[in-house]
Amino acid sequence: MRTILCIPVLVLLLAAAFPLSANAQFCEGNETRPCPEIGICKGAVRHCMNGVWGDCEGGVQPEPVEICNNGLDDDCNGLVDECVNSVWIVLIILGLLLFGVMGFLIKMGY
Ligand SMILES: [Ca+2]
Ligand SMILES: [Ca+2]
Repeated sequence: MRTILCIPVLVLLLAAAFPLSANAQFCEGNETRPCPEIGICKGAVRHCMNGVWGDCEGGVQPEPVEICNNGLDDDCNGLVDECVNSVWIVLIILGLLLFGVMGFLIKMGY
């Protein structure tokens, strides 16, 4: 029984490990490769250094954070204007407080 359970787990672990090693993408010589162009990010390239691809350099780099409501994917994560609206945060906090107060009142017998 234990062997039957271990084999699928081992297969899953190998499947999880293989894409990680594939993402490392070893290279040779002084190769240069264009980086994926997502959102505002364009024109960057990565260079092969000591057999490993370096970071994307040059071109238009991603903004550190998404700029809301400009119709652009500023942080180049594939999502346009994925901003959390502050009104929703306030409503969620108020809702949680209301549940807390109601729970307290019910517990006190009201
Ligand atoms: Ca984005
Ligand atoms: Ca944006």
